[in-house]
Amino acid sequence: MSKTTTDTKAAEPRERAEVGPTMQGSEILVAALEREGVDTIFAYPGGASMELHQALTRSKKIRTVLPRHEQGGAFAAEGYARASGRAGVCMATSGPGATNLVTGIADAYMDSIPVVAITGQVPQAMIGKGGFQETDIFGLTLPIVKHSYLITDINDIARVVKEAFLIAQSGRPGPVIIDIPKNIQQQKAQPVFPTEVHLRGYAPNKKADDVALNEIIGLIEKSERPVLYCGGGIISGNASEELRRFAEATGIPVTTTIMGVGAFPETHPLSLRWLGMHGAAYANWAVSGEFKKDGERVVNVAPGADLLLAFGVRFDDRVTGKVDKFCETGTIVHIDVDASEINKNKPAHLPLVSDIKYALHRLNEMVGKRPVQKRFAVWHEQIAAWKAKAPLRYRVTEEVLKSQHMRDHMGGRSSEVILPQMVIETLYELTGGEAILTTGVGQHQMWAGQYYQFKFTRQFLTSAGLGAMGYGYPAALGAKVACPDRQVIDIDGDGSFLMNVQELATAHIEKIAAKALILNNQHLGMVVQWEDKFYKGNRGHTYLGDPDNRQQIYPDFVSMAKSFNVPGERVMFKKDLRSAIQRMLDSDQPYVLDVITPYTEHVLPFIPAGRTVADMIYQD
Ligand SMILES: Cc1ncc(C[n+]2csc(CCOP(=O)(O)OP(=O)(O)O)c2C)c(N)n1
Ligand SMILES: [Mg+2]
Repeated sequence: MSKTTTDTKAAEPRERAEVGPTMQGSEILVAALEREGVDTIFAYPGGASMELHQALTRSKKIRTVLPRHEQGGAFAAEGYARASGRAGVCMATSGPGATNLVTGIADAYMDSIPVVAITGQVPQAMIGKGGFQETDIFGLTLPIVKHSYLITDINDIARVVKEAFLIAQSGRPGPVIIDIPKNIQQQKAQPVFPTEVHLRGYAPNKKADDVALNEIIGLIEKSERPVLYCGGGIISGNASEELRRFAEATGIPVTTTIMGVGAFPETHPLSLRWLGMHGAAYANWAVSGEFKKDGERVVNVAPGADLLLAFGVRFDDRVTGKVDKFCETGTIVHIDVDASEINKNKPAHLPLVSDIKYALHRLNEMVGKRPVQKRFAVWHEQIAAWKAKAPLRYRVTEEVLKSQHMRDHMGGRSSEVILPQMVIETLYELTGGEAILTTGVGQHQMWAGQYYQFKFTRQFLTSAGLGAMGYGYPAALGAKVACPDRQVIDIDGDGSFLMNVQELATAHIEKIAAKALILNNQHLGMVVQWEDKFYKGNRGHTYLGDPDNRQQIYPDFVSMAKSFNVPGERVMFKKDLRSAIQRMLDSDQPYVLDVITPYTEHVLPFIPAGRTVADMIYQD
């Protein structure tokens, strides 16, 4: 599969091409997908796409998975892409089918995930007439795609597909839409399949020059407190090995964003885990410094980084909080493959537009020849002290003991209460840290990130930028299709899981053994946390249970799973947790493990939105 194009390639003389026999437009599209190495498509049919489905039934190379909702299909395509690094492909009919893909497309855009989304469109003669199921999906998705096509000529299909995959997967990856009117699907033509395409003006793999890279080495030599702050770019750029070598050669500690989780092994002594709103306290301190509040006065206790190497990251507000206070006293080096990220959220002292794998590779060569002399011993001592002061930890709080959960479900047996963090820790232990996790959005998502330690890239698949509830289970299906030999577990919330619960049918019928472990707190827990913190605990439609019967766990996910022929189990007491998780892991089928947890637990650390590290609350 072609992944990259470079400036030099653009100068090569002629494209080669393969001429096929006369085929219908729908068949050309499928044949073109086959030539891109597509092995799976998540596709839901309708009037404007059934020609494409007819052609798919004749493909010997492509497995068509029928999701039970187009949003599920789009998230599954994303899960496939995030787990494999190859573009995920989804398809829907025009109108409501296409609009149901939109959330997934937006998600892929925010998190730079390569997805090719194909939509059927009404016949060309009907476009603009407001006919049945006509929606301008091209126009609708313009701000959330890397590129889009509306095919107007059957002879363009093969080239458009080739370009779409190139664009989706190269440089900063992202979603590409191909909208194809029904009459073009039905026409016939002799296709020409290009084996390469060149896009004028598209040079996705810029390379930093040696002078600038040398300057980085100089800055490291001069610094006392350097930190590597790394994001999803390291993963999509396949640069984690280069990052590890660079960190080890220089002794610079590494923090990642949530998108960057797994880019650097979290079990490594140089790892600071992830930073930001719910990131490790020590990661936030290492970047921005430790502060104490003395009434209104903010006192700096210890300085943070004097050099921040921001590699493949975009200074998202969930990471930075109040952005001008983020690493306020540090020199910032920002390397990103996408020039539009440079100086967007945070000005950089040394900005470089570059492929990160190349940049790290050259930096490694440079430090290989001329090793960095500094060892940053004092800095490492400070970080060790911070790690000791505020590790990620939890305990059974007063709030939990006094909670409705204790009264309704535990009969006062406080020693039996299952805290959500425990569940993730136990799962980590029982899987040896080897599973691929997906998540919904909410508190459970943060705990999954905090209490599982990720060793590899493409191991933690989460809707980060968009924060789309409902992502977890369909994404797990996609990941399991891409990696059938891995244990794939969706850590979900009760609210999030319900949003795409229909995908249990896909899992059963398609025999995709992705597991769902629900941290069921009967609430929209993350919103509850904000209500507690900022609205005096007033509940604004955040209870998901049945107010007329609070003792009952509602809905009953295990019965629901059974109705889909998916096995499952509920656990309420700590004594049953470990064996229940083990049974889930041992199952060779899709599975639902419904773990009942108190809703009163808050995710810590917590830096309220738009605030600074001085406002961080953490478990002392
Ligand atoms: C589609 C969508 N709607 C609303 C939200 C806002 N939101 C963020 S977290 C959250 C609560 C999620 O509840 P649940 O899935 O049960 O997870 P918990 O926080 O309880 O672990 C909500 C409503 C969202 N992120 N996505
Ligand atoms: Mg919940």
